[in-house]
Amino acid sequence: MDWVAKKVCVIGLGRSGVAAAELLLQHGASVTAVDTADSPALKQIASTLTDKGATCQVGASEISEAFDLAVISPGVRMDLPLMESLRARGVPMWGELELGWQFTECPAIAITGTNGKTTTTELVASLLGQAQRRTVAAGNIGTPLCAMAGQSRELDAVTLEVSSFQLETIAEFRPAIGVLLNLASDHLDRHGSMKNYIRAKARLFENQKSFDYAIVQLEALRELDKLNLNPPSKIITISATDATADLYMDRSLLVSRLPDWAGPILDLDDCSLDGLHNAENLLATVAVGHCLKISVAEMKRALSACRAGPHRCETVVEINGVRFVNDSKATNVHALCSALRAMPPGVSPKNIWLIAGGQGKGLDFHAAGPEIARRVKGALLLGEAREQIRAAWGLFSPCELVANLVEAVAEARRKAVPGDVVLLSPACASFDQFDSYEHRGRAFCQAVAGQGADTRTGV
Ligand code: UMA
Repeated sequence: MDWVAKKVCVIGLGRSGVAAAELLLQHGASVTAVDTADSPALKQIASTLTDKGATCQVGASEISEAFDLAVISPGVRMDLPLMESLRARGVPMWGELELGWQFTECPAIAITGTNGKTTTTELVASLLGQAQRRTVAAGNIGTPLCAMAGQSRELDAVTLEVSSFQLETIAEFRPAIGVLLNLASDHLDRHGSMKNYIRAKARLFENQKSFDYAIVQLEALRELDKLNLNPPSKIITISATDATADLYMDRSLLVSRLPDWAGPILDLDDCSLDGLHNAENLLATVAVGHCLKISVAEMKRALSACRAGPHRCETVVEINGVRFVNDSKATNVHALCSALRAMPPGVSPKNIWLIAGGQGKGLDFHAAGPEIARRVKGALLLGEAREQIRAAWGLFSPCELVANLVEAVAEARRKAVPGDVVLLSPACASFDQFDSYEHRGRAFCQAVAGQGADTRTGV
């Protein structure tokens, strides 16, 4: 597309909007960037973009000008009145991911799913790096595609973490390898129903060709099938719990039954990533490696060195035999259940003091009931969703409402005995009290550090 003199409206002045506006300005487009919020930080961002040639508006409630294109940040809902008015005027709308894709000059490996996206994106990028393939991890993981599309010509592939929000607004985005890790309830406040959420996730595959690859968890593939959303590409199934998948788990071994690649690939005991959820992240990663013809020896070398990233079932410290674990990245019920299953048992399996709550996302917390009953000694609940969670879990475990994270940690410390685990795994978004899940995780670590470190032993 010839961008010179094209009039483009960028909506949202966060990381995505800024990267999109800068990319468009570099290519000669006339850019108007708007944000519906207003704050000193946004004014500062707007001023920097204005210096680069954009027209900016913060606190915008409507857009009346004519535009050739609107570029939408992932956090902006498509049903806002402002969006309806653009749609009514026939303005084409792309998400930031689509704009970045239009400027990308290498194939994409794109990873989505309810949970495990970030870990798998990191694993895949690390595997490619070890195998001398040039890649950069981008997308929902933090760096918008628009911010690095300019360097993509130098890469063998870009490794993208992709969210359902981003997939809602693609047009031609086509990953050569698409990975769908799992499907569980999440973001229902945005998508309205589980079916709509699955439809958004399935868009990962909609532009694929028959020679592209779809690596899909077997259980998730069955959900796609129910909605007639089967990928049009070559499908490789993975599962840690269903041995009929192409790549499956047999005790600690990850095994392939693909005709041209049958046999054991990796022993989980040689890796530092625990839990069935991580087994599936690794299965997806080795499947990507297989598509890229990376040898099993290289995969073993690369993946045995990988560790879980921060805020994901991360042991912060052990104090007097009580382990404090930061799983702030668990922002939905499915991720919480994975964490509960992955925690080491004490003298009894019921050895977890769970700190949960935050901003609910229209999720049904009852789904965690059986796992809560099996593993949780008591739950300390905070944030906007705390009453709703207490109503859902009260039958399964003692639940106590607390004012904030510091109080939750102090209370858990007081109650815990040696062999117990104090687990922050909120099953909620963080935005009611924190800037991000990282901010929440850091606040947990600080609160733990404030808990009198008499006989502390870092583990
Ligand atoms: N805004 C409006 N109107 C609205 C909503 C938002 O103007 O109705 C404005 C906000 O005032 C703010 C800006 O839009 O100034 C924020 O845009 P954004 O929410 O799209 O956030 P970005 O900073 O652009 O970050 C986005 C992703 N955020 C979301 O999807 C909510 C980041 O994922 C991603 O890392 C980044 O792009 C780079 O690609 C974060 C996330 O929480 C980690 N993702 C969700 C998740 O993982 O569950 C999907």
